Amino acid sequence: MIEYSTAGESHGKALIALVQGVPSGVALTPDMIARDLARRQLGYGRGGRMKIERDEGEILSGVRFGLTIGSPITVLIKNRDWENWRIEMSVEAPAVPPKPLTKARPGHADLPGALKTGQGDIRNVLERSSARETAARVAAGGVAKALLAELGIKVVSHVVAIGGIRSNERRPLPGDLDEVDSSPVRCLDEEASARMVEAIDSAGNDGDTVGGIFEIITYGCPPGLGDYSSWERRLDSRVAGALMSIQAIKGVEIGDGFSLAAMRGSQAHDEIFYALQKGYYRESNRAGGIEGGLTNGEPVVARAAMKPIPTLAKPLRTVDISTKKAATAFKERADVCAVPAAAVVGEAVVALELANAIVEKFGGDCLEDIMAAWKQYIGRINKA
Ligand code: EPS
Repeated sequence: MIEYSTAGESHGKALIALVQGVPSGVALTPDMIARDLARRQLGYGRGGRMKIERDEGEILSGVRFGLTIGSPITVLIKNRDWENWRIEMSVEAPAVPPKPLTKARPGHADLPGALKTGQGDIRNVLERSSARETAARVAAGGVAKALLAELGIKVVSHVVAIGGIRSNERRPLPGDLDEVDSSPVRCLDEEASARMVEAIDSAGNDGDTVGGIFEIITYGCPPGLGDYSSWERRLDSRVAGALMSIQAIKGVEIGDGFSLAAMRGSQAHDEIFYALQKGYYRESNRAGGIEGGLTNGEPVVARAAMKPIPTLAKPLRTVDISTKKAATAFKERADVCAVPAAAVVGEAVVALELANAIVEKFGGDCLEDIMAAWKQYIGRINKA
């Protein structure tokens, strides 16, 4: 089983990703991780922090001579901004402690986090609840993508909507990823992209923020990843849970998701066809490539809705947790829109779920064994 975890505070010294259960023999180089880390830093509407950071990702363990060796893989991402926060984030108590943050931001983990952990300084909560943590998840996702690449599986993403403006463009194919990445909002629809940029500018000028929707598409999965027989192995629930765990995500759908609820059964399902060269196939993909909790061989499609970032230059009303008096929320440097970056994080967490489904089905110790099992399986299901 592939398991991963992250550690590190937003303005602490560094972030760490730990990925366990990756088989030996997978080609993995630092640039495979650095590429996605750089992509996560982009997108129109990002704030000042991204001008400071150069997220790269140093592989500390689990890789030798460009190949995984089956041991836990750790990746270190240094926070360059830590230099400016040495006292504020010091491990040892400073001579003069900084003033605690007490005016909780509505929409952030600030208030429930401070109540849960019994801390009077909201900084102790926000440093970890911050979406800076997603850099470590992207590093972990880079490891998962390396395994998927060995099997020809590719995960791509694009932005579908920002601030209520929707893209009318088609779903990108793996070969379109450079074009998606070259858009300031990671959207293939040029006209909609321009309007999204305007919406971000307009919100920023008003001291406000905007959210949006992104889509993750995985190409190349064979039928049968995940399972129908036990709830915890259903792939749709794992993919949805992984996407929902990204900071600021409030909704997830697989395939046509919520719109299926308004259709008749005869319209909602993807009819099954068979051709000698390609085996079973569908002419539509409303199910988003997952039926009964397992892949059906069509691209796996999931969408996530991101709420507007809750750190506002014109803050909302709140309560000061030290006095219980009415106040306005504190301001931190933040992004106006991070939907394009969140889509890159979405790729990472979906890749990790699919990599896990692969090792569950085909074995987890050695890539060569996985390839042999994969070949035998594809041969069997394609037998006429
Ligand atoms: C960041 C995501 C956001 C940024 C953060 C870097 O995190 P949060 O969820 O706390 O708003 O604002 O940068 C800062 C905290 C800062 O000092 O600007 C990221 O994706 O790296």
